[in-house]
Formats: sequence, structure tokens, C-alpha cells
Amino acid sequence: MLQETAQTLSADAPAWPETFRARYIREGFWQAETFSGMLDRAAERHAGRTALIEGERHVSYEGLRRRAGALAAGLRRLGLEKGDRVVVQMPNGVAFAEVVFALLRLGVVPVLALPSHRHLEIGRFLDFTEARAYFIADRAGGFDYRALARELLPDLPALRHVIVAGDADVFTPLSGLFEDGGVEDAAQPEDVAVFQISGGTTGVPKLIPRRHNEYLYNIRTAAAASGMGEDTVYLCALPVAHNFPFACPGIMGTFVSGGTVVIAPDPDPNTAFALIAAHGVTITSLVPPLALLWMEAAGTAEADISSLRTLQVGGAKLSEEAARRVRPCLGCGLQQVFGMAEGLICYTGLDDDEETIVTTQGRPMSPADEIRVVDAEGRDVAPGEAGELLTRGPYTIRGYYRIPEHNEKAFTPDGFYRTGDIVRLTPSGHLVLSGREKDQINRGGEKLSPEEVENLLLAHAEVHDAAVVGLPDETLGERTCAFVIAKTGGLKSLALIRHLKARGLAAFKMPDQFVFIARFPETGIGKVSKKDLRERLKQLHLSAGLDNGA
Ligand code: OOB
Repeated sequence: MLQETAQTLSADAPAWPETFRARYIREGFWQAETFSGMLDRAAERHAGRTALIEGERHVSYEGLRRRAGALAAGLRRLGLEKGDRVVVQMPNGVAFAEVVFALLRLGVVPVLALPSHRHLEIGRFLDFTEARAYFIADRAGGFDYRALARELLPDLPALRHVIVAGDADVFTPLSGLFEDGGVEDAAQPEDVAVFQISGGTTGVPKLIPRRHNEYLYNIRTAAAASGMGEDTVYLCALPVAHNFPFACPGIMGTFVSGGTVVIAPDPDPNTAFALIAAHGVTITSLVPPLALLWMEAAGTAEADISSLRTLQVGGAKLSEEAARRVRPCLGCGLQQVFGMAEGLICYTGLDDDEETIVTTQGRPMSPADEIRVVDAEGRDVAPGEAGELLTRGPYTIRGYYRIPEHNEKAFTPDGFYRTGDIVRLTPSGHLVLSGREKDQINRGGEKLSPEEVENLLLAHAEVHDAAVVGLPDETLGERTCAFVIAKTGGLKSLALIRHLKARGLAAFKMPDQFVFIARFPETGIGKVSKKDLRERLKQLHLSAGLDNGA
């Protein structure tokens, strides 16, 4: 039985063909390692060193290993076993690390959900993976996750446990699950370790199966590219479950290096600067809008942030103008990061020249990363020309979990992932992002699918038609605008916001702006795709000067 669930899981998560697998093992990219093994080794090597700091609490490597083992024992007693899926939606904190390491030891696979996800997203993850347990904190960021769990429970027959850090109310308290002793590591190197979440789904969740060996390769390589070592003090300011602060190199990169992770409860510069000063933080990662905010705040801040050596910025494009201001404003080096939860990560080098650092989004971090830049017909473009980026490599997935029809489109027959990003390559092999091909809005690093929001708007009785568009925004890069054709004159944006909230849509997917229009622009003869319509609406809106930036 135990074996069966684990195998079903790997059948649903496409793996690398044998020739690639053999090569990645032979050439030493994939090692016979698991996350628990990594933590055990770190605990042996750095036993007394501090792995994590949250507020007044300092947790040593040995302490983290012991707590994760004790929790694994308690979770096993509760009935969780290898191959089970669970959803983890917890704020930045020690408890997140304990839960994730405990699950990894049991071979239970967590979906790493974001704190900003709501009923709609969490309901889908729980349902789609037939999750056995849902891990939350009682409250965080002013939101009560127990209320969300209560709402979700009736529709989820497979869900057995809601496990709560803090006041559990009617649910299972996390604090009661730590047992003396521990459990053996049940995971194998090629097992799926966690599910990352792909940005901008169209309805079915696109879950990204990341395996122990390839994800650890990703983490080690990212840590090296970022210059991490025992003296690294990493500030975790972004939501920890996201691939960037989790594994690129983020908290896991810090752990493989024997450094210290400082937890920031939020990424506000006041909070962050005080933590940097207090703990001598050396490196952190941010999305562009936060980097802008930090640069602005640094002018008047009193905290001494001179320990900061590297600021990694990624998730969305950092403008060249902003990139140039990083060192003068924050006194640290900039490292641009272009990455994706599906795999490929690019970094500007720590010793690249200034021009390269401010004008490019970096180079693939592994010598085994393969990239192609292609035109609409899938042919390689001339060197230096722009085209869609395709990629394949030792830590880029070969398919999403349980959506074979979608995998057919998202990957080429020879296994390249179609990123949907438009890039060009410089002679030095650095990538410059110049646009996007995919149906997605990148709102300051947070990704959403226009189609998902359109479909929810169309479910409103008074909406005749809707098109959701990303408009240029100085801070966010893009903000979301919904063009709506109402059936009646009285429809107001407030009613639509209420409607979307009631459907349980995450706040970052909420349109920033609604524009009511009588009809969509003439589309000429023939059928026009929704994508073309969105582009046309955007151009008309911008050229009519209607965009007041509100
Ligand atoms: C990171 O991962 P995801 O999965 O949230 O989003 C991936 C997409 C990329 O395909 C690209 O469209 C965009 O986000 N992106 C960037 C970028 N970094 C990511 N676009 C322009 N410039 C950049 N520097 O966002 C992610 C994962 C790991 C590390 C860093 C970011």
C-alpha cells in the first residue's frame, strides 16, 4: 500500500528520460541525497551554529534536526505516510521549517502554498492532490486561516487533519505533535519532495513536482552562484514558500552552506532594516517593487545596514534605472535573478562588470542548462535576436503533476520547457528579458492568469463580457485592469470586487482598476483571440490617455 501511493505519485509527475537521468547522475549533478540527509549532515557539521532566528528565538542546526524528527514521529502517529500529499500554508517562521523538514523525512509531499492564497486556490490544491492534511498558522497578516479551513472542510472528503501553529481552536495543535525519538528517513533521492506552484494557472492548478536530488542540486548550485558560506546571514523577507526565497538559494541554500537564516515577518523596510542591523545580515532577496521601496526608505533610515553585501532581485524585471541605484542607495551589490518554479535559474555573476549587472538578467547557473531562443515557428533565431526562451536541464521539470494534456503544449517533444518569456542573448551569454508570450500578468513578481479572473467576472449575473489586461505601472511593472461590458448601466466596481472576494480569489489577483465600456473594439473579419483583444484594449486605453495610473 505504502509503495503503491508513492509509485502512483511518480507516475503522475513526469520524470526525465533514462538517458538524461543516467547522464545527470554520471556527471555528478544528481547525487544520492535527500533533504533529511542534508539536514542531518548540516547538524553533524554545524551542530551548535544557529540555523534560524525568529524574534528572540535562536534555533541551532542540531535543534532544527531534533524538532523536525520529533514532529515527523508525531505526524506518523497521526497516520501520515509516504506518498501522501498535504498543503502547507504558513507564514515565515521556524514552524514552517520544522513542518517542511518533518514532511520531507516522512516522504509526505507538501504543496507549498502562499499565505496570500485564499479559498479558491487552497480549495483547488487540497482537492486536486486529495490532500490528507492542511497546515496553517492560526492568524497571520490580519487573516484567520482557521476560518478558511472551516469553510473548506465540508467539500474535502480526503482531508483528515487541519494542523495549526498557535491557537488551534477545534483543530489539531501543531505544538502537541512533537514526540520523543524520531523516525528513519523514508524518502529516496528521486522521490518528489515538494510541489511548487506555477504562476497564472488557467483553472486547474499547475503543480510543479520538485524531487529531492534535482532540487538539492538546484539549491547547491544557487548557493554557490550567490557566494554563500558559513558566514552567510540570509534575511528571509519574501514569503518563504516561493521558490526564490525557498531554494534559489534562499533558506535552503543557507542551510546547505551552514549559514544563518533570519526570519522577517514582513518585508517592510522598517522591519527588515532593524533585523539587518541586529543580526549582521549579509544577503537577501526581493522582488522589484520591494527593492524600490527599500531604496526609497534607505535615505532616511537610521538602522545600520552596512553588513548587507548582496541584494538579489528577481521575479519580475528590474528596470535598468532602478538597478543602477541599488549600490548608491543601499551600499551593497546587486545580483539579478531570473528564475522560474519550473526550474531554470539565471544569475548575474557577483564579479560581472557593472554594465552587465544592471542591464541583463543573468546567465543560466548550471553548465548543463540548455537554452534555445526560438521564433513563432520554433526555429532558432539569429544570435542576439529576440525570441521565446526554451529550456531543458538537470533541474528543469519535464512535466506538471497530473495534467498530461497541458504538458503536451508546455513542453516540446524533446523535453524543452516553453517558458513563454521573450529574451535575447548577449554575446557573453547573458539573457535580457524583453517581453512575454504567455497569457499571464506579472504584478510585481506575483503572477496571475487573465483568463482565471475573466471567468470569475463572467460568472457575475450582470457581466456581459470581460477582458483582463496588464497595464504598465511604475512600481509594480504591471497592474491589473479589468475591462467590463455590463448588461445594465448600474454595475459598479465595488460589486465586482465583492463578487471576486466572495469567490475566494487571492487579493493579488484582484484587478487594481475596472473600466466599464459599451463594447470591445472592432476586431475586423474573422475570429480574434482573447489575447489579441487584450492587447488591443491595452493599446487603445493607453493611446486614448485614459490611463490615469489609478
Ligand atoms: C520566479 O518564479 P515564478 O515561477 O514565480 O515565475 C517565473 C516567471 C518567469 O517565467 C518570468 O516570466 C518571470 O517570472 N521572471 C522575471 C524575472 N524573474 C522571473 N521576469 C523578468 N525579470 C526577472 N528577473 O519568479 C523566480 C523563481 C526563482 C528565482 C527568482 C524568481
